Amino acid sequence: MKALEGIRILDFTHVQSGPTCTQLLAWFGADVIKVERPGVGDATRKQLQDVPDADSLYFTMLNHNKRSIELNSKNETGKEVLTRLVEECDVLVENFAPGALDRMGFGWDRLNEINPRLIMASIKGFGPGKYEDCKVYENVAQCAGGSASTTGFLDGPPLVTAAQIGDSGTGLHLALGIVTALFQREKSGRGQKVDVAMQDGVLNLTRVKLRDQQRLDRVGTLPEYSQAGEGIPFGEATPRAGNDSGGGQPGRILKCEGWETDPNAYTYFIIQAAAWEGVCDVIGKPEWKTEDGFAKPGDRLDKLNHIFETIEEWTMTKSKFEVMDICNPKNIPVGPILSMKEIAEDEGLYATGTMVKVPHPERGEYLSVGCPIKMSDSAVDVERSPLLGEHTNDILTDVLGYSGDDLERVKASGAVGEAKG
Ligand code: CAO
Repeated sequence: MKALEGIRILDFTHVQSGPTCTQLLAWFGADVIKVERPGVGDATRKQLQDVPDADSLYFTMLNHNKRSIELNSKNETGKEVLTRLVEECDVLVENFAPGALDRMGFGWDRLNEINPRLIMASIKGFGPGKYEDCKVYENVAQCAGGSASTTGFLDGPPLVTAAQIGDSGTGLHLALGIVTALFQREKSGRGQKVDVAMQDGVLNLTRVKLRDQQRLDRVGTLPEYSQAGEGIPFGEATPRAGNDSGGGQPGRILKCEGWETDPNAYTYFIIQAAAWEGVCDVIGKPEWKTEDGFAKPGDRLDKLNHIFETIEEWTMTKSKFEVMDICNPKNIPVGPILSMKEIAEDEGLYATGTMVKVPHPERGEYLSVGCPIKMSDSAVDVERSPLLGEHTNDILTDVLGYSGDDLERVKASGAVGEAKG
């Protein structure tokens, strides 16, 4: 048995943010029915295609374990089928542009009327307010949520981060909202509306920088930021801190052996107070354990450049993996900078199911990231994403109970494309 077995999701999501949410729910055992425009489908099917005429990796890696029905929700018969789906499902998830669902005639009031137990879960770029009508993509959310202004180096422009905190991060937030609403429904018997704005999701993940904004307002400096030790004055807003650690423990990215030719021959190195003595021993500076100006964490803050340059002289003599092997037993927190190539070849990640190899009829085997949440009583089997409309017939008959002339009427209406399966 899987955790969400028996839960049916009407998946009206597209691109990245919504699909990451419903993919998680599918991995937990929900029956996720992806509704796609006939003959077109989710736009990502055809974006960044690497195999001609096959669903792209963009699509396949975000839509595992789902079923696909082609349905024109603006066609009259399509609306009838959609209404039946709303009756049969526990949750409707959508990330259309603001107002799109209302324009289809399926706003919250209507959905609640059709099925009072239905949970309606939505992702929009912004919450209510002056930007509520905007269409929003990942990097816009990173900028509006405070991440970009606090990422990058002090002397450079704001930077977006590769981690998709605006899309996948918001999808994660929404998934939590959905399962919480399902839990509440057990007691209340009622559905509810769950909304997550991408700006809010990013801000939630960037909350430590709002912490720093308030500290800066109060005391005018952030002592653990490298710029404090370098004597560079702070402005009014939380600055970009390069690779400084986000917490109170100083950390940097340091070169390792081979950095001249390998762009990823680096390690992250944290000089946590509790591990300081070990750091001094490892880098051959045992005198720093007791020396004035080095022994106490606060006294080291104005010497971070010197300290990290000294540590780097040592890390440059070792590979990033040797640094890990030497420092780990001494509880010194370090981390090799892993390339995507190294991750894709890491057998340990396949053993845990975090990386998976998935067969696909059109594109052959591809690599994907499996479910990162491991549950002892709800195993995840990663299945390939559905072809467009692959399950249209099954869903019309098995889920919605159409048969005979009624089924033929729906098919002939043009509402469901060319039914397959
Ligand atoms: N049948 C008929 N029509 C359908 C349909 C179906 N099965 N599925 C979608 N449509 C229609 C929608 O109803 C909409 O029509 P209207 O404009 O007439 O209302 C139309 O297709 C386009 O939908 P959209 O506006 O959501 O799509 P877009 O490509 O223009 O915008 C995006 C994409 C992502 C910017 C927008 O959906 C959005 O802002 N979503 C919320 C934020 C979000 O999730 N962003 C993350 C995207 S990933 O980086």
